[in-house]
Amino acid sequence: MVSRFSSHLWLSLWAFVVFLGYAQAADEVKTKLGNATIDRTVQLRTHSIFAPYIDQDLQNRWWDFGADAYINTNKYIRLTRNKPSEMGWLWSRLPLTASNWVVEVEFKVSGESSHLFGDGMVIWLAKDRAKPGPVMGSVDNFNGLGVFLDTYANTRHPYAFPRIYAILGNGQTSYNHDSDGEEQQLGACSANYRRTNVATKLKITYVKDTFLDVKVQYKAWDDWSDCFFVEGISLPSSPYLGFSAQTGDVSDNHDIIAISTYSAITKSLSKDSQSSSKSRVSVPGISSSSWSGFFFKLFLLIGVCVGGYYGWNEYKRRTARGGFGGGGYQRVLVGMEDLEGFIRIRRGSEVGAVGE
Ligand SMILES: [Ca+2]
Repeated sequence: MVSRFSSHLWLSLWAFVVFLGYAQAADEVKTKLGNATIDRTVQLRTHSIFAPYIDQDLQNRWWDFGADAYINTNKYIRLTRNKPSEMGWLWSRLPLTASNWVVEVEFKVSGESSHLFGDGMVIWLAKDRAKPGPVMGSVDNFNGLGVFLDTYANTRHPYAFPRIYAILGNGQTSYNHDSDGEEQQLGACSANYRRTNVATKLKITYVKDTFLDVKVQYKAWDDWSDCFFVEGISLPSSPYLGFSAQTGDVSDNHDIIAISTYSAITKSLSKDSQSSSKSRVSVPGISSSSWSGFFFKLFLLIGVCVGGYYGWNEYKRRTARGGFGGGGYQRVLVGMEDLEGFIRIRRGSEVGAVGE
């Protein structure tokens, strides 16, 4: 009996210590970018999507798709097929309200041709959603950020295509299709992300009013290449997350495989860490500071110890009476002894009462 109870206690304590260790390890996964550190990330299911993409009603609670886009539940959301003059889109239903975020997209641009292909796709963080148009399948004069995966050079450039570039639209400026938006770009890089042997991914990290960072995986698994980093940038607040693609005379399959979006909790490395700590993203149910996290764990530990102490005392009390953990039969016997004692007392008092 002793060994069974104490083994339960030790098992609980051991599980708790393992949990503490795990939580601590999770806290220590930090990403340093510029003068800020991404302390922790919390995945947002409202802005993430994976296979099979749709529920029983052939819909997705958090996303809409349209035009030529269709879903192969095992493989992808195909924005365009490898056919001329197609366009398709995928948009989040809710705006992204986190101030700081990370969007990681696994995508695939493929087609048989090795020399004639296009036009490309765009990852949007924009104020308008689900409006088809001429900018890679989405509306022009957009207000927000477009990260272009442009595979077709509409004019001559000193750099190679496929190309990744970002344009921040103010809601009035028209995208210059003929120049591939060259004079409008915030940052860019060339990367051959088409017809690769590894999964191709794009990771966009934004810290409000601080920086925008774009990395791409196309050489090897978990081998992230820096595309560009822009400091002191401000994006419109609460944008929708969208994806659109377009083909023209030339074409390609433009697929979204998976989207993972995270709210990012940052810690500034500069001296004004006091002010930056105030602007941390608060996530419901999750403490935003490591201190409150520490106290939460401490209280849990105290709770476990106090619970264990009372459990141990109760165990000792019951062992002394010979009743703990002996199964139902013994407990019933104890109950009957109590009952007998009770009856005796009652009888005594009754006798006394009668005697009066
Ligand atoms: Ca182009």
